[in-house]
Formats: sequence, C-alpha cells, structure tokens
Amino acid sequence: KFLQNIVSHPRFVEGDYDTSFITEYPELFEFVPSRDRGNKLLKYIANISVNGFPGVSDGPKPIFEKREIPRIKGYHQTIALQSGDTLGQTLEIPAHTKPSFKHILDKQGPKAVADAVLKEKNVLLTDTTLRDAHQSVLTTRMRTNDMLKIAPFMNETMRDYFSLEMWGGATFDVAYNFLKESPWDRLEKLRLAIPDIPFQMLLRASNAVGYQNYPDNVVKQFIATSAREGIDVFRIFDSLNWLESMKLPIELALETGKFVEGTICYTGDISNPKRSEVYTLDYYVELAKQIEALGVHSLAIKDMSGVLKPEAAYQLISALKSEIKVPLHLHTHDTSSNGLLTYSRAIDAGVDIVDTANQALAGQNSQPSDNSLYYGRQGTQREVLLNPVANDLSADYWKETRKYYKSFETDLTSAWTQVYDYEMPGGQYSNLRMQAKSMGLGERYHEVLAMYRRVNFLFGDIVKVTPSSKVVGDMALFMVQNDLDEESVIEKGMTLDFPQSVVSFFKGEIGQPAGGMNKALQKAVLKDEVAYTDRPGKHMADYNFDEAREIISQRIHGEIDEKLLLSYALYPKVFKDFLDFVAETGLVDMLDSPTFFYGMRPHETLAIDLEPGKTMLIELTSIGSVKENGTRTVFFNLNGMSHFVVVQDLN
Ligand code: 3PY
Ligand code: ZN
Repeated sequence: KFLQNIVSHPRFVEGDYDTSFITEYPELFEFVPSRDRGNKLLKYIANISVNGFPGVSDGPKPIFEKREIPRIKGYHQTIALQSGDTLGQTLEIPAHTKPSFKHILDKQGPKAVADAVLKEKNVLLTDTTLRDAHQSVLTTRMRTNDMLKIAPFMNETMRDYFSLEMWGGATFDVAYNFLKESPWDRLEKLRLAIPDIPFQMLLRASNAVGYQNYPDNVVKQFIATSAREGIDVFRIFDSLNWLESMKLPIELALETGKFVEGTICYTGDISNPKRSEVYTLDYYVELAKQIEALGVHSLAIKDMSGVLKPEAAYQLISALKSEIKVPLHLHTHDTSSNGLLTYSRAIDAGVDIVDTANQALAGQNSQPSDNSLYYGRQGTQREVLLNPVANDLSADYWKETRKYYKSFETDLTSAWTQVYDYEMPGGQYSNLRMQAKSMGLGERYHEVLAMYRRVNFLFGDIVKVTPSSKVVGDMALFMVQNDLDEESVIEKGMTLDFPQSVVSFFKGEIGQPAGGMNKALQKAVLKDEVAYTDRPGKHMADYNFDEAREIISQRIHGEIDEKLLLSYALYPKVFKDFLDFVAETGLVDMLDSPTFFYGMRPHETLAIDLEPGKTMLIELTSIGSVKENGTRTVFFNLNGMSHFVVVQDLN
C-alpha cells in the first residue's frame, strides 16, 4: 500500500512537482486524511511560516540541496521519501557471515557478548551519531525523521559495530521539549529499522535521563521499560563517580538480562601530578575494581570533556587492563582535536571499544570521526572494523541533513585546547553559551568560562558531567551575574538566593563528591538546612504512579502505558506541555525537517504522509499582510480544496 502512495511515485521522487498525474492515478490517494488532523497540521505550518521556529534564525526558508539516501544493492527497502530527498547510490556489500553483537546478545546473553568482545583482536566501535554527536554539535536537536531515512542503511553497513548509542542523556527531554516528538517513539521506530545492531543508552544512574535524583521505583520502572522497548546496552555513570549511587541502577539493569556497562567519569589529569591529589591513577584503578565487583559486563571510561591526554590514556588503559577482566570501552570528545591521538594510544594499550561518530557529525566537541580512526590505524596490529565506503555515503547524507540544523550549531568550529583548563563536557559547551545569552551574559561568556573553572575548585574539585556540570555552570553564571568571587560568595552567602541546582548539590541530592564538600560554602548555601551524606533515594518516598495515571487520563483518552507514566514522572511539566501541544497541533513528526523548522514558502508544494496510505498534498498559496489586530491569513490548497489559517504575527 505504502509503495503505491503518492510520495513514492517515481514522478514525485524525481522532484517533479507537476502533480497532474495524480488525476490519472486516483488510487494514489487511498484515504483523505481527517479534516481535523489536516487543519491542525496547516495551523502548525502557517504559524512556523509566519513566526519561525524558536531558536531558528528568521528569514526565508533556505533552498536546500537534494539529500541522497543511500541504499544497499539487492535489498528491498521502503524509504519514505519526502520533498528534498532523492534515492542515492546503491552500495554492494559482502553477505553477512557472522552473528552481530545483537544476535549474540539475544541468543546467548550479555556475558557471551563480553567474551566475544575480548576475543576480537581489532578494536570495536560504538557509533554515537544518533546521540552524543548531535547532542554535542547540534544541541541535541536531531529529529527522528532524519534518523529513520538512513537507519536501514546503517543496519546493513554497521554490523561489525559493538553498538549504536542512540538514546538517553539529553535526548529524552529535548525530544519532548523542543522537537515535539516522543523519545519512546524514536526508540520503537529505530528498533524496527535497525534490528541487528545493539542499541546503547546513556543512563545518569539515579538521575536517569534527568537532572535530579528520582525515587527508586521510577528508576526501576524506567530501566525495565527501556530494556523492554529495545535498549540493549546500558552505560551507567554517576555525575560525581559516587559508587553508592551506581549500585542500584546497575543491579536493576543487570536484572533485565541486557548488557550493563559500569562507568568511570574521567576528570583532572593523571599525567600531571600537580593537577589533583584526588583524581590519580590509583583512584581510577580502585574505582574500576569496585565497579567491576558489582557484576557489570564492561567498564566505560567516560572522558566527557575530552581532557584525557594521549599518554594519560596509555597509562590508564594499561593499568586497567592489568587489573580488570571485563572489556574496556573508551569515550572521549574531540574538543582539543587530540581525540584520535588519545584513541590510538588507548588502542595500543589494549582498549576494546572506542566511541566514534560519522565524520559529518564528528570532531569539534563531538566524538572523533570513525573513518579517520580507520585510516589512522591501518597497518597497525589492531585495526578498526568498519566499511569506509558505506560511512562515506552516510556522511554525504548527514552533511546535507546537518544543514537543516544550522541554527543549533555551536560556535566551536576549530580545535579548542583551552578545554584542558576548563574541563567542560562536550554537550555543555553549547548549552551554557545559550544559557549565558538568555541571561544577558552573552558578551561576558569568556568570564563565565573562567568562572566555571574557578567554581570547580571552589566546590572542592568535582567531576563535572550532567547533572554536576550543570551545577557548576549555574553557579558560574550566578557569580558572574552578581559580581561575586570566592570570598564574597561565602561572606554574603547567608543573604544570597542560590540557584536551585546549587542548593540541591550542597544538600547531597545528587550524591557525594570524592574530595568532600566545601563546608563553609555548604553552610552559606544551605543556611539551616541539613545535608544528606547517604544515598538520596533512601530519603524519597516511592513515586505514586496511580496518581500520575489519574492526571494523564484527564488529558489523554486512550490507553495509558508505562511509557507515558514514566515520561510524566521524569518530566511532569515538559510532558504536560507536550500533551498540550499534541492536543492543539497533533503530531508533527512526519514533517520533513526544513518544513518543521522553517514552514513553507509561498507556492511551495508538499506531499505529507500522515501514515501509510494517508497523504496530504499541500500548497501554501500565499501569506496575507499584517492586519490591524496583528494577524495574518495564510492561504493553502489542501488536496485540491482551499483553506486558510489566521495566525498572530509575533514578530
Ligand atoms: C549526558 O549525560 O547527557 C552526557 O552526555 C554526559 O556526558
Ligand atoms: Zn559524551
């Protein structure tokens, strides 16, 4: 049915927008979409065409080049082509002869996966293109729609990869909040399109995919549901490297039968003894042993800021290899441009898996490029398992796709070696800058960066990764805004209203830092409140899922499952806003990204698949001038009928 649909018709695929052929083939329109759904979608398009999308530079909708969707020779793939897309090259690939890690996991379990990883002489990869790469360079804005087009190609050409990191971290709330789509839906659709490669997620221990500690029953339900919905590998870290907080999530993830990766967040510089007395090689080896003892299947070294220098990587991996039995998995960010050097030395020292991204979304504050590592390791004892030609074709696709997200790019266009001083996570660089701008501190960003470093030491030198990095960032902004320094913040502390995240940190609500808290500052921040020193989850009552069900059932008529309940439990406001958006506008995930972000230009025609067999053919005929009451009328032709939408012009 889908293949007969209008958008798959060869004339449409060729970009022929003379749609007169439709009258010859009426069966191309098997359904007329419901009036309500169509009207809602027009409302969205009209509004974006007039007012723009938040954070996207205004101005006319750019004309993007055709994006080629690569395919595999001899495979039947149904690719939902949209305007702007065209079918790309077909690549011939060798037949798959050995089981992928997904097949091993499903048939033999996680221990067999770990054994297979250890047996592999070459170095394995986790591809982060669908998660950390765009979280870092595009402020997490990549839409599912753009992932799905290339997903079948990825499934066939990335079989040797250990995993695809495609969920967790900031992708959960950003999907609801900014992209107006469901992260669960992303997981489900990608799972269908990529059945043969393990899916990996980043779990912030008891902070799950949020910025705060959640009750134990929420963490439990979230892990179980994520596993059931398609996550195969759980990378679990704590933002302060606090073992106590990793125990429960690791135990719960182990119960799912999936692959569990315990994590050490790397901070400081083990190659510089003056940098820290806390974050030494011994500290990391000791922590690694404690995490391994929890029964994890692998150990990740998460260098979230990209400050692990090449020789430090060699020392660290060598030491861990001799003390730890489970596979070692290294994650870095290429912010300093030394990422490939770091990986190469780590590979020489025996690291089993490293994280890379497709070259079109790699480098800068993202992961190092997969193909670059491949060519860089050629001729060594341990090469990289990947198909470089396939990755090149994917890169062509991602390069075009990336242009849709230009407004969300960071200003990091070249190496930033100051990261060694600032120790700022890859994903935070862009976020903090946006936060600073929104507080009117855009011009003083260099001060904010310097303050970020000072706040770290003021806090007693802590691991900085979500959510602890947000605490440091919030405090840095607060101190710059209020012209405070290390002394005055304590002196005046009793009269200051500290940011919520800072109060929460000093209360012990995200755990305990390795070097302890700055007691004087803690007193100033907490005033008379008493801090916890044990696991925050112990102090929290179970979340009331029944009550949540009641609240959601007032907004949704239909089945309410765990996924909805969890979304509400994790992000009540964001999720309620999303439900309001859907009630008002309907789902907009089927829109191509140029239309989603820029709307339509006058006389542009679009065919939109609401679902297989249900297509809307839309032409935006004109946008009227602003009336006295500040509105504009946007005129459309929808499946041959005239429509108009009145929009408030907010410009
Ligand atoms: C996240 O928690 O989102 C991260 O990417 C941390 O590095
Ligand atoms: Zn990262």
